[in-house]
Amino acid sequence: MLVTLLALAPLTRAMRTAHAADKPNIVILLADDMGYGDPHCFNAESKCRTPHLDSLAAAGMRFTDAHAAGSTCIPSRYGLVTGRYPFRCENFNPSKAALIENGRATIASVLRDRGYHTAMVGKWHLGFEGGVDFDYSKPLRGGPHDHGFEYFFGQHASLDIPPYFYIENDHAVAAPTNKIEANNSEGWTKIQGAFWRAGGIAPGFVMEEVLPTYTRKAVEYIEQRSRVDDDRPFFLYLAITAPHTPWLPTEKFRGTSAGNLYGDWVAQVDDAFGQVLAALDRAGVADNTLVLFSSDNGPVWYPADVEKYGHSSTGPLRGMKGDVWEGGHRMPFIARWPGHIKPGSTSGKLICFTDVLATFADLTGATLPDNGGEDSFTFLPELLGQSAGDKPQRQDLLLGHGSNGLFLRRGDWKLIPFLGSGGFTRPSRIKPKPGEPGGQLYNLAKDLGETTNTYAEHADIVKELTTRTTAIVNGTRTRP
Ligand SMILES: [Ca+2]
Repeated sequence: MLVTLLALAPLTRAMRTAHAADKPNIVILLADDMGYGDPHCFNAESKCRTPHLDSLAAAGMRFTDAHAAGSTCIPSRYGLVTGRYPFRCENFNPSKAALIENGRATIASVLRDRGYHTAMVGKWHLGFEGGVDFDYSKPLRGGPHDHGFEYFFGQHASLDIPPYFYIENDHAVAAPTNKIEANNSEGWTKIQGAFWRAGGIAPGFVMEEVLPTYTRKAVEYIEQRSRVDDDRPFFLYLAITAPHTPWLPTEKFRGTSAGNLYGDWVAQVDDAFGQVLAALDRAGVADNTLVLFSSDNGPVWYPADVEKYGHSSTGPLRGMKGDVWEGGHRMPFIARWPGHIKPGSTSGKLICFTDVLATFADLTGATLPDNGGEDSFTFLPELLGQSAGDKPQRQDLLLGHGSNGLFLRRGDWKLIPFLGSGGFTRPSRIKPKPGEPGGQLYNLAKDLGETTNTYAEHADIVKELTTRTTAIVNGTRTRP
């Protein structure tokens, strides 16, 4: 039996390669806490310089109704990697456990099984077995390397959350045996500027060098894949830790945005992505690579910052990171695939990060298992300008998790069954006064900025959306 299996192994590999040979490489460029209104191509009034993202948009398709799977890092990334609504995940604390159970389909496992070489660089934030009680002498289980990524170089969580150390594949590059004090920036709130928390840090781990390091690792990966004698296409998930805190622009970018430290930092993020795109060009693979760009959630940018710097990080959208309002979860989203996606095009289709998994499956001819990608709908036909035919399409969107509560988008309507932002905008929750509506209902087609609560006027729509919310929560999936 063993002999038979060994004899079959090279054949299987060859067959996979044959399947994959005509498939594009795939690169996901994921920013951390960048707002809808930061890239110039999504907000003509933006004060941030984003020439590389603007060029990417000019060569591809902009989505104006694309949503992260949550308005903070963890649910957003859970939805992106698994194609499943994060509220369905029972263990949701990466400091305590690995969030994704063994064997669950991920964007990486699906592509790997279709013959791709798969790699991730950057921030995971979906937990490791044992949470942050890492045993640095042992392999770190439950991370990217156990969920379909053949190569991983990155970190466990955000760059303001200790312990600070790099992980390569399944081991710590160096254990965080040193200590670092907490840091803040004058003139900004406690969770803006060069903010990080005190904790352990590995010798040689330098905060300012993290973004340049991930950029270099991504560039090296592309160069290496273009040289290696292996005709498998590649999938690179680059999840940088910026423009999330700490805002640490290097000298080249410091002071380039009229005193706005955040603007300097966003400019460096744009430059980092520009370097990766240039590497695709140099390697001669840009024409055969699908590039997706987005951000994992809205910015930490208050009304006072809009006033002071004349820049709305969410553009026309209300709210910020953590919020149920659009500024928390509607994301700048760009897709480029030369010769396949129409340059300079715009789509108003409702898509969610959870849809990336089904889109990759559609692109590569993979069949998703019943217990995978439960809330994932392909948007490949939209990318290619084709009819979806009989491929199931997203009808609505149920986001939220834990304290920020569930809220439903369906058609033009959005139902938030409570008052308040649910997130970082104060107040997070408001108790309705006698006679006041108990929730929020907005018509986004007429009122994208969520300024007029029509909850009291449309009891029928509130009822319909409430019924649908209950049905989604009580089920295990929305994908047929
Ligand atoms: Ca984030």
